[in-house]
Amino acid sequence: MPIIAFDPYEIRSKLNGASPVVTIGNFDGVHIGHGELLRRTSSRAFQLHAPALAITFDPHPQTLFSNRPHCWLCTLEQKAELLDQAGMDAVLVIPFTREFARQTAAQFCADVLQGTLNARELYIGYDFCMGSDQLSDLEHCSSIPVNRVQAVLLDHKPVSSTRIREALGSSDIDKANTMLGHPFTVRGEVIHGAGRGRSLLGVPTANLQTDKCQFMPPSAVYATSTRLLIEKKWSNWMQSVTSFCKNPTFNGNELSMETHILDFAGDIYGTTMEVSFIRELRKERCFPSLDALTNQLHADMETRRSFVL
Ligand code: RBF
Ligand code: MG
Repeated sequence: MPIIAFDPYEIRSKLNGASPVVTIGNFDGVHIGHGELLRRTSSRAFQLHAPALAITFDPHPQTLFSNRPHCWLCTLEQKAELLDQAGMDAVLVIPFTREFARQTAAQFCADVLQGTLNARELYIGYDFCMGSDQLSDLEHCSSIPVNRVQAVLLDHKPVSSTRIREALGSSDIDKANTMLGHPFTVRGEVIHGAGRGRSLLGVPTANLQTDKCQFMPPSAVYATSTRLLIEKKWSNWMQSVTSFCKNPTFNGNELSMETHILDFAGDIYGTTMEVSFIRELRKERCFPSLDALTNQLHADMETRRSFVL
């Protein structure tokens, strides 16, 4: 796990005063576009014998401006882990408050980047802008050298978290995963569900309680892979099938995410679980009988087995 802090002074002390090479952005989903930015940042840091620091924000800046929570493509923990895997030595999460948003880009550069952190160099994305003035030419904000990294393109258009949301929203999981550079993965805790899966259908499901700020795919049945955090270690990925629906067969009215892990038995209530989405299998249906639903569940499981992943 990377060094993570929510305050620039705390990061400075955790870095023992070393001047970092800094990259800054929302890093929503930590997709292949971010990957290029992070590679450039981490290799420059390596060259300079400096720590690589990623600065990001939470909640999503859009939340302040649109008055409703803007969902992330991953949780903050997932983001920190992905940034760590991409070579960042530390992550500074700035609480995105109204007060913070009132600062101009120049104030932020002078106070935080130059003042508190004494940044060596700055790496930013092709479209990055910041501050109450939404300034993009940070080059003139301070004496810190600024490097702008080009967009990564897919089908001649920049990869972006917006495009990934759109791909997921239209059930093009494959395209979303290509742009992410890893499967779209939801993380949460296993909670108690209706208990029907095991007793009534013979297909136990782990019900996932997700963060309210996590982006969810459309309601459907999916081929997934699942892993469990057991004694602070992640299990291997296991094949699974996941339904994200209102269980119409039982006249349900609340969306729930339920995962059946193939060839697995065990009590996992309270466990942290990750579900990676591979493909949509079908839309949910209202079945005329329990037998009809159970038969379909077994058919879904067989389809899942036919995928190599
Ligand atoms: N419930 C439905 O009412 N219609 C469905 O099409 C449906 N598909 C499912 C597919 C899978 C792979 C799984 C694991 C569950 C599905 N369910 C569906 C949810 C099922 O009703 C639920 O797991 C049980 O009611 C136990 O809560
Ligand atoms: Mg269940």
